Formats: sequence, C-alpha cells, structure tokens
Amino acid sequence: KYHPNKKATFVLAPFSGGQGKSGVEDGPEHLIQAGIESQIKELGWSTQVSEPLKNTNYESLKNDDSDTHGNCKRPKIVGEATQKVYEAVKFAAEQGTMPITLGGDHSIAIGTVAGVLSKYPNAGVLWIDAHADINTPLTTDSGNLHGCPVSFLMGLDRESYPPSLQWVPECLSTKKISYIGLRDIDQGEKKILREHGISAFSMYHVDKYGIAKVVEMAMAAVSGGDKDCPIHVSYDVDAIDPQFVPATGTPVRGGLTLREGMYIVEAVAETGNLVALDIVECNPSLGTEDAHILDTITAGCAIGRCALGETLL
Ligand code: HAR
Ligand code: MN
Ligand code: MN
Ligand code: MN
Repeated sequence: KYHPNKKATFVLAPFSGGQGKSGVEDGPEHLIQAGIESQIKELGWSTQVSEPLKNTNYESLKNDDSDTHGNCKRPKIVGEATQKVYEAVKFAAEQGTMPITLGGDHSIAIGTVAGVLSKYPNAGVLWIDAHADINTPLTTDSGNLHGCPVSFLMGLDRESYPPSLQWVPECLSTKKISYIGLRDIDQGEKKILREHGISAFSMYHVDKYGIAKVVEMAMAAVSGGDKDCPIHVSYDVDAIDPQFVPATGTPVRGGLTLREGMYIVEAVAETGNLVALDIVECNPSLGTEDAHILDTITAGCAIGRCALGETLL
C-alpha cells in the first residue's frame, strides 16, 4: 500500500552512547557484511544507503565523563547523533522510500520515530523489546538513554530534559504505541505504562493468546480503527530469546522464539502498512563464540527480510 515502488533506504546508525557497552556500534557493518541489503534487493526492492553519522566521532567522545545531566549519561552525544538520524530518516521517508535503520543502541529510535512521524503524523509504533524503554530522566536508575527513547518522544517529564535533547518533538501519543515481548520493566516504567494506559503485551500475553492474536491486538491498538494506519516497527533484537540472539547488551531469558520474532514482522508486512523499520542492539562484541555472532546477525537479517515481504506468497 505505502511502498508499491519498493524503494528502501538503509540508514546506518553505528552509535553506542545510549548505553555503556562498546561493540553495538559495529552492528550496521556486520548486518551489511552478512548481506541484509542484497537479501532485500532479491525481494525486488531497490535500495540506497544513508550514513548520517559518517565523519562523526561519538565513540571517542563516549569517554567524556563531563557529558552528564542529572542522572543521564552522555546526553550531548545522544542528542547530536539522534538528531542526525532524525534528519536522515525524515529525508528518506519524504523521498517516498522505506527507512530501514540499523543500530546501534535503541536510543537512536528517538531519531527514527520522530523522523517517521514528521512524514506520517498518524503512524502507529510497534515496539518489539524485552524492555519498555520508557524511563524519563527522573525515573532512570541506570542513566542509560537507550532505556528512555519512548518517554522523550512522548514529552514525559519534559522539564527534566538535558538541553541537547530539547529538540525532540513531542510527536508520539500514548495511544499510538504498543509493545510486544516485554519481560524486564522497571517499577517507574510500570507506573508510567499503567497511568497512561499504554498498550503492552508481555511474554505472559504471548503465552496466553499466542503470537498471532497478540500481533493482531497490538496493530488494532495503534491503528485506532484505521485499516490503512501506517506502522513503524522499532525492533530491539533482545525481544527474541538469548538462545537465538545471544550477542546483545541486555539479554533476558524467557523471550520470543525466533519464529515468533519473525512472525511479528511477517504479519505487519501482510497488511502493507509498514512505513519504517529499526533493527537495533546487535552487539557482535558480546558473542563469546563465533556462532553467537552469526546467530544474532542472521536473526537481524531475517527480521529485515520478513518485514519486507520475504514470506508473503
Ligand atoms: N530499564 C533499564 C534501563 O533503563 C534497562 C533497559 C535497557 N535495555 C535495552 N533497552 N536494551 O531495550 O536502563
Ligand atoms: Mn568497535
Ligand atoms: Mn530497546
Ligand atoms: Mn531491550
């Protein structure tokens, strides 16, 4: 529906400043090396690559201990990098292409979601993750901004934002997001989810209803009755169980099977409503053996292919 011409833009976001572990900045390169772009070309898409963070130096700036604001770590580089990703995703969407952003840690979704919503203001967001990533600068214990992107997009606790993140438009309504895969949520986050009545399907719901019903309910929740509602999928690979996706920064046991993880994006592809995809938190440095890296990267590629229609007949 939204992409009859099948044009995609790979937005590379090799950024790790939203959390403490290094290596996640190598995710995009590994996914490209593993052939994600050529695999999607084989599905009939034409592709281009955008590198908004090229010629930036965030990995060396990561050690600047003065870059803090309240409890937040590295707000300056997160603010700058996400703004660059925002411009690139916005431009890719305005050109009529599907932005596929390869992370990097999940803080970059501040840029991707804001960019997509500037082109499609009524888009719904499916946040596939073990974590809710909805801490605010006031609730975060870790201070890691990859645990906070959703709250910035919603403008929650706005008065607490570091200056470098004040550019973020308050673009995401609490009614336009639904989570799938949750199993590690902080107390402060639970309170936010409850108080705003945010749609969320944890692993408990996946077991109770099955993945097909859960995806159907999540899409209905973000679409508000519009069968053509554009959908942005922000996919943190840690939603999938660490037995399939071990090389990620904050693995949590008891996750989605690889097939359940693929089914989610297959079902979205089937609607024709997908307008953007993020694949984040692949950290090749955290594989303790080569098979861990291979499993993680090939799962990332599979998510990309399924989202772009591989398994549709
Ligand atoms: N909730 C915790 C925090 O705020 C951990 C969340 C970070 N992990 C992620 N995000 N990979 O999805 O720090
Ligand atoms: Mn590196
Ligand atoms: Mn996440
Ligand atoms: Mn996560």
